[in-house]
Amino acid sequence: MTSPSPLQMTDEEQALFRLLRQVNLTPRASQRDLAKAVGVSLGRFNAQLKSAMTDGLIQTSDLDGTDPASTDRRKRVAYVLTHRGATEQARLTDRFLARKFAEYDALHAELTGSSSGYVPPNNRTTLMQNNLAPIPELYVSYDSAQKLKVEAADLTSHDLSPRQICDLELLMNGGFNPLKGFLSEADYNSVVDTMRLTTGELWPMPITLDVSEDFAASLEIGQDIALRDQEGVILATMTVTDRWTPNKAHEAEQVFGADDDAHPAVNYLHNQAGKIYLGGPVTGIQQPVHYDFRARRDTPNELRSYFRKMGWRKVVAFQTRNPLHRAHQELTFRAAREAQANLLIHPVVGLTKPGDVDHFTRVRCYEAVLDKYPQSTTSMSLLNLAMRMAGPREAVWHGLIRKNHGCTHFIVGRDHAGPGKNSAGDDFYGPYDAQDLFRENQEEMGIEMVDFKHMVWVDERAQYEAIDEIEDKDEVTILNISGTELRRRLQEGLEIPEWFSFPEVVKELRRTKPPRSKQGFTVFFTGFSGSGKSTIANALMVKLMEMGGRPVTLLDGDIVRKNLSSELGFSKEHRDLNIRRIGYVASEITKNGGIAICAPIAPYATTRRAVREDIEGFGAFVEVHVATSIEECERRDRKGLYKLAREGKIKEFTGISDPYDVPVDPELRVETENVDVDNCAHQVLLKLESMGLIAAE
Ligand code: PPS
Repeated sequence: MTSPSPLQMTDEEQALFRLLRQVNLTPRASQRDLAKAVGVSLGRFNAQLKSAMTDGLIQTSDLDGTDPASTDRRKRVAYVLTHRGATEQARLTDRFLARKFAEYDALHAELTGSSSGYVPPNNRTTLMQNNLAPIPELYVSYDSAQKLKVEAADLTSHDLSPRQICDLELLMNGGFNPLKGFLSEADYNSVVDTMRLTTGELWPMPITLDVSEDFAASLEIGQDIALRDQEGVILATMTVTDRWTPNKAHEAEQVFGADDDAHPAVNYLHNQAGKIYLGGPVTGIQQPVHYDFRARRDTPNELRSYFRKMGWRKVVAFQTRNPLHRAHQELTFRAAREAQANLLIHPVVGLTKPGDVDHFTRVRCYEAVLDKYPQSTTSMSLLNLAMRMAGPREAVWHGLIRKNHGCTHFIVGRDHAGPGKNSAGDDFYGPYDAQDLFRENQEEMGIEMVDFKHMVWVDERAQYEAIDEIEDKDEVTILNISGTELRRRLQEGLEIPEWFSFPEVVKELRRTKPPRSKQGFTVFFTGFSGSGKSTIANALMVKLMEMGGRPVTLLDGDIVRKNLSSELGFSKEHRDLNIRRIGYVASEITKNGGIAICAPIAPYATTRRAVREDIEGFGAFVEVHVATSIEECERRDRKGLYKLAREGKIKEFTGISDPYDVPVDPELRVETENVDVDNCAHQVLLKLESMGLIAAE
């Protein structure tokens, strides 16, 4: 006789598993209904129930609002799992799933010669209701991954962008459950228009694989491709089932509420994402590698298992992309109290809003604050999510992701995942739109919202209070420091009061963000050839070097074309590449505390904006439009190029036979006609001083 596999459950265990699961799902059902659902006779059910009660796995509890004098026992009690019963149910669920997964894998291996890691959908729907049961992942087993990796080396490869890597990680580890890959065209259309997949399941965010037209054209439908990280490591394969050209303006309107480039995700959509989307199921080979804060990163299943181990049945998650200050601590304490739940601080460390405090600094801040929470009730885990700043839709998306991570409650505050102002200077979303959309959908989502109004400091009572709960608003002093004000204080080295934040957090922030006068920055001149950019840039460089304190580098158009971009011409594509290279070098200089002065023509507004974004994460970007008219430049014609351009001997010449987008809102515009170079450079210095970039000593 062969011994049973360790995964095999005995008949007794199977019966107990069914009983506990059913009681957990429908505690108020009558014994008769429970017996029917479990699939045994009433007599047998009674015996099983009795035995489970004797073992301390199930207990009765009074139902609220019923007549205590009623003699009908079924009407007065509900059967509920004890703590032990819940633990036992979680253990049996794990075993049940493990057996099912193994059976499926064996079957798949028999049919295809490789195991799949796939979880049959029937097992998901009922069992995954439980926030502690394992959630399906898209990874194949270790052995299959080794084989697949070798095979995938021969496949056509797509190099993932940083945002796609974040998306892929959450697809593979179940954070984006129920998605099985990048959205198909039908699912994409359905998500964009109705916030639902074609199956009818709620899913608010299009998770798409955008690629270039050339790459898309090189593929056949049905082909497998390898998805590689930025070092070339194969993370997954994808079977391309769909390829289409999305209507991006429509996506922007529907998902982000406006086709306005001031929205970071809309800007990404139009100016960074590829023109074509590919869809198809993903087979996970390995997780993206993270070298930082490894111990603080958890997959949904790791968190679920942690909650199981700790016996945390209710967990409220706090999403954040900012350092934690005292108001946040108060809010999280209150939320945990309100939901009677444990607390998971779940900050996003993937991609957040451009200009946010970098995640290294933030995590050091979180770690400093974590000591101020009771260790036994609070935990922190980092989420490698690429945020879209989509306000209401994003809140629902965040909720579903947290549900997948085993949480039962989710905090939604004022202006959740708000992108800031639109190009008309108004907010994209109302301050409580996110709460409203969450509320409408929460029942279906299976995660409950803990909503909060804005928290402010009431000085007389020395405590934080929700603004809408303060009854004596006119008699007390209400204090608050906005994000913008905090940044100003940090930039200018001003005091940050104790009531606002913790000294440890402020110290960390000051360490990474010294006052502006000590940070790196970039001055980016733009204008026609011969406008005087290089001359002013040179004068500025000398003046800054005279002041000292920070290294200064000049990236003049001609110098760059000689040293960095010698192979490039003047097509739009080549000019963009040239400017992006300049932007990259300038961002590195800025990041490391130096001053970069750039002086290319940079004729395209979108490219200048992209460079601005590359740099603003590290320091200021000062765009200076050298506004010499094309007529004056042509009149000066220092290099004789305009003449050649007019004669058609130089093609694509900016201002003559090629476009120039005049900067709409530069930090400074200098006129050079009838003004000497020294004066122009001085205007730039004054601008830098007014921005706090050079200190008036
Ligand atoms: S760009 O568009 O920003 O990439 O141009 P940039 O790198 O600044 O290079 C501009 C210099 O190249 C010379 N040149 C031309 N300029 C514009 N259009 C065409 N077709 C062209 N061909 C050569 C010109 O001397 C520019 O130098 P500056 O210093 O701007 O006068």
